[in-house]
Amino acid sequence: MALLDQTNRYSDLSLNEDELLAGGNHILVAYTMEPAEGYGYLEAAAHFAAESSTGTNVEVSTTDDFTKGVDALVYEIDEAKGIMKIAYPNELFDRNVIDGRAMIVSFLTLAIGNNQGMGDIKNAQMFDFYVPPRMLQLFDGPAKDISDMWRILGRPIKDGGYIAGTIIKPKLGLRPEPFAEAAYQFWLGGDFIKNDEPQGNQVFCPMKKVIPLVYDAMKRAQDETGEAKLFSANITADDHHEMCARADYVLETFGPDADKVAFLVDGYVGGPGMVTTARRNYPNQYLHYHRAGHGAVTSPSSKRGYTAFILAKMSRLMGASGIHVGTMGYGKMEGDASDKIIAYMIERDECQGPVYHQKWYGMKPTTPIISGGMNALRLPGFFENLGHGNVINTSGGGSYGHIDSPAAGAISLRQAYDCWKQGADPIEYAKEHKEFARAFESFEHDADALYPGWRDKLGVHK
Ligand code: RUB
Repeated sequence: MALLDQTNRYSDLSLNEDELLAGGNHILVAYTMEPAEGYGYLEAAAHFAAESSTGTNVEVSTTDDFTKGVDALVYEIDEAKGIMKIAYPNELFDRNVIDGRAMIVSFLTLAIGNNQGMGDIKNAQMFDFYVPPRMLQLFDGPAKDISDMWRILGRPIKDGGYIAGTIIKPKLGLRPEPFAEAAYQFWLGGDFIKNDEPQGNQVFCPMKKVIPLVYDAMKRAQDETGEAKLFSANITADDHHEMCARADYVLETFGPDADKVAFLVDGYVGGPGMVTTARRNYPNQYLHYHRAGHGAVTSPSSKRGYTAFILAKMSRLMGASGIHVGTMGYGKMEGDASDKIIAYMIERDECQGPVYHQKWYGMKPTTPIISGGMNALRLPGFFENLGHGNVINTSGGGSYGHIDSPAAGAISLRQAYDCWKQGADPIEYAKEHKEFARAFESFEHDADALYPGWRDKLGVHK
């Protein structure tokens, strides 16, 4: 069906990106976009900007001059590459009644809202956005960051290094006692444990039974190792009050060690409201954003929604202390080496994204959490690609799959970091480090792929 041509009102290709950036009055968004068959590129882009700001598919008589002053405008298109850029005036975005602050849900509702279902748009995906200083300071940002974890672990609060973590596995199906035992066994060698994303208050493992046992396991492991331990407790729930009830219960149970508790929120399925519930009600806890489900929109195979880079950038604005960023091609989930840009954008004070250079003006960093099919053998390559090891890594299979014990699995992870930091050859390093060496036998497929000839070099013949 023919569309009302809105290019005159909702596009202005004479606008200059540098001037828009300098002006600071717009959130700028870059999309890949393909119009549906039979629609012109600029025409579809302008309709997209209309639907994403002040307009609809027809002109409405209630529009006045003020309205037109807050139109989103297409300011650049590259039809050959299928890219459009839109400037959204800051005023378009909803502000809290309670404190005047900005909210991600409003950004999403406009920038990636109705436009995802329009008949004249074949597909559109956000792949970068820029937040000007005035808007940036209206977002909560993280209250706690990795330096708080390092402090608890007794490390330097700058470049405190790799935090060896795990996820209690199996993912579901452990009752309270074996669950706490699994935690204890890992903590004997590692630092950080998270609930897996679906673990909460299942009838076979009620929170009020398992959490006291986990705290007891933490205390015993701390006594035994002389080290502080960290636990990330899943407080995800549909109901705000339920989330708070879970969080309060965990804090009360951990008592004097409550600072060692992070709160895990399934932030993609739960959405910004759930993340903000944790951020605003528990600013003293590290906020762990688990992104289960995100692949539905961020998968590299997707041409809609937004990318994993966008998800991570939004999480910093919302106040996630850490977010999963995948394994950059070294683990089991989608992603490749170039995903390191995701980590850099959330951990640095300024960073060049795919299109925009973003300054964070001192907003605390969000830790890249590395998880999904990782183990000691895969880590040296991962660190080499990223260029540092200031991350939290949770290796479930990599710990509970170690043939000696979860503690040996945890130690092998720490050794993998040490190996990379020393610039040592992993095979040579393995000769001197038992747990790392045994990781080769534990994860033979990986060993064969990553370190051909390892059996002969390590004298393993079976
Ligand atoms: C990891 C696991 C995590 C995924 C999520 O288990 O189940 O929830 O890492 O993926 P394992 P992502 O270590 O046994 O593979 O971190 O990419 O969001």
